[in-house]
Amino acid sequence: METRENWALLESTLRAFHFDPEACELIFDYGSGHINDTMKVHNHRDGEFYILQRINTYVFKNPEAMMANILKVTDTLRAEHAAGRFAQATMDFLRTTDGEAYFVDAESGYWRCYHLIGPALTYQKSEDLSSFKKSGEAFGAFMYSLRDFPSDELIETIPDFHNTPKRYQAFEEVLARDVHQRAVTCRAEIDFLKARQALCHELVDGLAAGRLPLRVTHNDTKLNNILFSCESGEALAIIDLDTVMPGLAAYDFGDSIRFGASTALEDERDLEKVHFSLPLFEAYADGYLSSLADELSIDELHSLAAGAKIITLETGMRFLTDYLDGDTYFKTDYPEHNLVRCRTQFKLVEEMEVKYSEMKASLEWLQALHRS
Ligand code: ADP
Ligand code: GN1
Ligand code: MG
Repeated sequence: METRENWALLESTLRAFHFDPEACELIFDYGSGHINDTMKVHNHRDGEFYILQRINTYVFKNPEAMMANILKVTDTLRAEHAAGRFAQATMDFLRTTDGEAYFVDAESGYWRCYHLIGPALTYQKSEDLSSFKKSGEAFGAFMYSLRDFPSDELIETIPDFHNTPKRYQAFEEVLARDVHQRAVTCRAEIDFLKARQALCHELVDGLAAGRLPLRVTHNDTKLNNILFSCESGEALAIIDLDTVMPGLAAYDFGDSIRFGASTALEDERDLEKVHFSLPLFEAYADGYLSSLADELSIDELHSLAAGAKIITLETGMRFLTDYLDGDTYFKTDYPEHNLVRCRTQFKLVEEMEVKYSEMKASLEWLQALHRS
């Protein structure tokens, strides 16, 4: 990352968060997020570890509002945790010398810093049914703990983040421009998506018709946004709260499924390895409904399987759009990286289509099992 070379900038940032730069050891490019620049800081003064992040302001145009959202939500979660109603630890942001939860450097870069939670690990794909079930329990409990939080107090920091028809429009616009002449390299994926345009509407139509309620949702519930204890294997903390906003339960549920119910990595090149696993789906749904069975309406329950299919299509579409647009949004390691990611998502959509009635049936019996 550029900041590695710009020590002066980093030094001012560390000082703003009350660190002595000379006493800090930094590990750059920490973790595996696609968006922010993340560093691990070992502060030799107190022996503690911290996460220092430069916020991606191309993605988050209003970092002040994003941090305001996160602070409100973490305050609620911390109180729920202290009262013994929410098992997971909460991210804890350091204040700057100006008393803010973020620092703006001399080049208008936005930074924040929080305590590292651990020793912990994150999974880039599901390793076993049990930890994926635990992630379902944790994400379900997250939404449950925020059920009384007024969602209109949160700013929509990325407008229409999970508005799938609007994402489709954005795809069409980028395709029409085709500035990098890449469309010719992904005709099959473009056709796959075009054949599923109608599917994009199902959830937003449910919201517009008043069938599906807006809730406080995480909006980025993939398995690598949850920390697991290295010691006990329990779900320690839900991280990456950048997109906490009003949203639909089905998108949160579905996003966990698209990532964690796959048998392969999100960017696996060999599609023979990529399958949608019904046992993983059921493990997650089991955990999720154990936290939420009495909270979800019947319409919401019925929207969950669609949520999995739709957000997997949406995420594939976002990767495809970024590929066509020249890789401006997601971090990539090589020129076709976004296309490779798109292909795994579309393969999963195809398999979810085949197993759709089984997914719905599993949700029904798991709901019956957990309903009190
Ligand atoms: P991005 O938005 O780029 O995905 P994340 O907020 O998810 O950034 O952080 C990137 C990585 O940093 C995570 O995948 C995780 O490995 C690590 N990480 C983030 N927050 C913490 C934390 N509080 N404790 C330990 N590791 C963390
Ligand atoms: C991004 O930040 P990260 O890597 O947790 C993206 C998600 C995508 C995901 C795909 C703010 O998540 O929406 O689903 O990549 N985050 C943002 O892996 O766009
Ligand atoms: Mg992340």
